[in-house]
Amino acid sequence: MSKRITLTINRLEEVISTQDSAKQLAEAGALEGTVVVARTQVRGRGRLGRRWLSPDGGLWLSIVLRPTCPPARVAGLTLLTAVSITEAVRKVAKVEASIKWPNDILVNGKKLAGIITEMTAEMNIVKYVVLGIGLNVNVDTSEFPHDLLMPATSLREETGRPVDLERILKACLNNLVRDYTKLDDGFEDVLKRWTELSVVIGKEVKVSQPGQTIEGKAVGVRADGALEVVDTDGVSHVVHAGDLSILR
Ligand code: BT5
Repeated sequence: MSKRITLTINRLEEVISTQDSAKQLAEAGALEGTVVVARTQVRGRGRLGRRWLSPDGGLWLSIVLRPTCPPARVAGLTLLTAVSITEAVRKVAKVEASIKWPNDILVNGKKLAGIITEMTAEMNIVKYVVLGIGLNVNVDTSEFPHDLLMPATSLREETGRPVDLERILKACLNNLVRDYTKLDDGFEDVLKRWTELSVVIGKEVKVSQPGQTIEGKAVGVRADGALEVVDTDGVSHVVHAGDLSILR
């Protein structure tokens, strides 16, 4: 059973990536709930070795977790985290954020936040997970390069005023601590809230994976983080990873 986490927050100025800093701590035996927050990252990372732009004014954090679930369930953490962040953003900034599978938080079709879940496992046991959250809070996205996968936005741009970084940090972490135990017990509730907050369920989508693309209607999400897509022939696909675009 995953226990309720106690958080220890380490605040750093400039780091290469909070994922790397948290990983070093995890390797050195850091307890579950060890958090690294940095003011800026020199080389923040997204999935598949992509870059994550991390100027001053954003919320860039990583958390060490040691879940007792099997490795195959860890992708469910990404769903749970997306729900935690989306609810925090809606509550603190009153912004209509929603979730795009697997790891994006969007506002009006623009990317507000991204999540990365990096796991170290041995045999069938999770050693630790480093969960990374990047949230554009008071960031000026007009200074971002124009070749991003999708347009970006920030809370300040959506609300027209600065949003308190500490308040949004606390709200995200409180929600995560509240929901974390549901990874073992009560995950149906997380899936239900994810579905309500998602912009993909019921939509025609395209999921690109190395070597193949799946097109069809997104009909549901599973506890292992996979998306269920039914194609035009009525064939159901369980999609575990990939980049999704909404067709209509
Ligand atoms: C993600 O990857 O969305 C996961 C991002 C996780 C970042 C956090 S910050 C704290 C922690 N430490 C780290 O080093 N990482 C985590 P992905 O789905 O692969 O999206 C990456 C793509 O998003 C890039 O290729 C860009 O197109 C775009 N992008 C980069 N920086 C962005 C930003 N600040 N806001 C919006 N989009 C961005």
